[in-house]
Amino acid sequence: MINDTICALSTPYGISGIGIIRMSGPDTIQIIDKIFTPGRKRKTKKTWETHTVRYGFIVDDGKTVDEVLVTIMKSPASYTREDMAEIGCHGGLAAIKSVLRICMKEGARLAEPGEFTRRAFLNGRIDLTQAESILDIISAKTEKSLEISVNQTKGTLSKKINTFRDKLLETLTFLDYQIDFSEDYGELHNTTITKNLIPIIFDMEQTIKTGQAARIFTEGVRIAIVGKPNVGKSKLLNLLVEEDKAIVSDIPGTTRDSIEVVINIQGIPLTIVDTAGLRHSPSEIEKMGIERTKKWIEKSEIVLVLIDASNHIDELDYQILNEVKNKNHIIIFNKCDLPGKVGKEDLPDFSKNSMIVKISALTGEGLSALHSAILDRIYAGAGEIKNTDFFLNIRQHFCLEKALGILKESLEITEKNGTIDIIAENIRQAVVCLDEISGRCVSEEVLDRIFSKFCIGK
Ligand SMILES: Nc1nc2c(ncn2[C@@H]2O[C@H](COP(=O)(O)OP(=O)(O)OP(=O)(O)O)[C@@H](O)[C@H]2O)c(=O)[nH]1
Ligand SMILES: [Mg+2]
Repeated sequence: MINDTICALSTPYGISGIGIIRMSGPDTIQIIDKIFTPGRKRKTKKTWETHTVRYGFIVDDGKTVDEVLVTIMKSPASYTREDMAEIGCHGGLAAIKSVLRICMKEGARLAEPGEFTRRAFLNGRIDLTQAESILDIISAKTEKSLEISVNQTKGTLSKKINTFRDKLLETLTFLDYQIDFSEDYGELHNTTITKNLIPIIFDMEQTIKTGQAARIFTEGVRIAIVGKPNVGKSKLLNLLVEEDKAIVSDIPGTTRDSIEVVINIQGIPLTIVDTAGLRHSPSEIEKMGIERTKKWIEKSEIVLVLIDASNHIDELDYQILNEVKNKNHIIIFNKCDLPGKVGKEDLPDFSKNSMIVKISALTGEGLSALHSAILDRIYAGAGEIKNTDFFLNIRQHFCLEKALGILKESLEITEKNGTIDIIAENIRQAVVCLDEISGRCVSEEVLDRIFSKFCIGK
């Protein structure tokens, strides 16, 4: 039972038109009654009705501190299911600090990060997947990631997890019945268990595949542009982001420190990294840049290898191609506005099956082909995820993988006529994994980790 009242600033701390201070807990209305004086006293009722807004003043020891609008949402029809107030005060630092101080003076305490959402979870208004997706809504970088996160707060993932759980519980009921009453447990019952488990395992595998792939909409994809100096890496970055973010010059070694910019292609946030050109015997400063480029290759999901097609391909191009041969990559022949000196036939054998795109970073020719190639690389192996309405974050993915592993093991035991008690115990463990996803059964430590990622006031 939560018996204290929390308060926090829910809008960013800084100077703005308005600042919203939230309060939640059993003493909310009592505190508001002490610190708030209505603007039009004669017309205002003595008691608060839920979901009403009042205009007035925050008063401290008879002194008016700020002019505000107060919204009251009474339990259980509020974000936290507790009595809640939102004080819309002026967004200056002094006003915000004063109002918060007065709320605390009258008994509220400053909320921890994510504590409002944690209360919504603890009070059963949302499950853990919904709480986590609220964080995803706040950090969504594209409309598509926002759309999926909003769907997830409505329970798209919860529904899937609950369906798995219900089906496993049905199987468990059957097993418990067998343990209690059946003396001649045998092949017939194994068939029933197998029939139940196989479709659950199949659906779980599909959910993992789609949910993991769809994570790209929220977490995005990192793409590094690499190549020799002067091949046009910075020019390509500027073309992709439609802005002059990186310095372009015909002096080799212009880019020494990498530049990262986020763009949106079909709803996927792509972090494009322009790196230092890779070359032999560079200066000390450049060497550091080159080491960093190698790290970017490692850290990126996709690598764009740029080759200046107006010059002959050389040993260094080969070395760079060798560096990325085991990565998801695209070879780009740049400067195709100039007479070409490089073709597919000039590539080393290990690059013969790589995807190749011809572009001119100067004129923009080939840009849409490059966009398609990037999407093709992103979706390679991801299956049909464009219309998905859910995704799995790493924590949820891990729990579901664990449940799947246990169920596969249960199936094997069943097929080998294993002991019924062991099968039942395994299925119970799989249910626990699902309960960790939804938060039905989750440790304080996991909750602390999840909610510490939230901002104060959410
Ligand atoms: N004609 C032509 N010139 C290009 C093209 N792309 C880049 N350039 C020119 O090539 C030169 C080098 O371009 P950058 O983008 O600075 O090359 P970079 O690969 O970033 O070079 P470093 O930062 O030194 O590694 C500049 O003079 C660009 O204008 C292109 O498609 N066609
Ligand atoms: Mg550059």
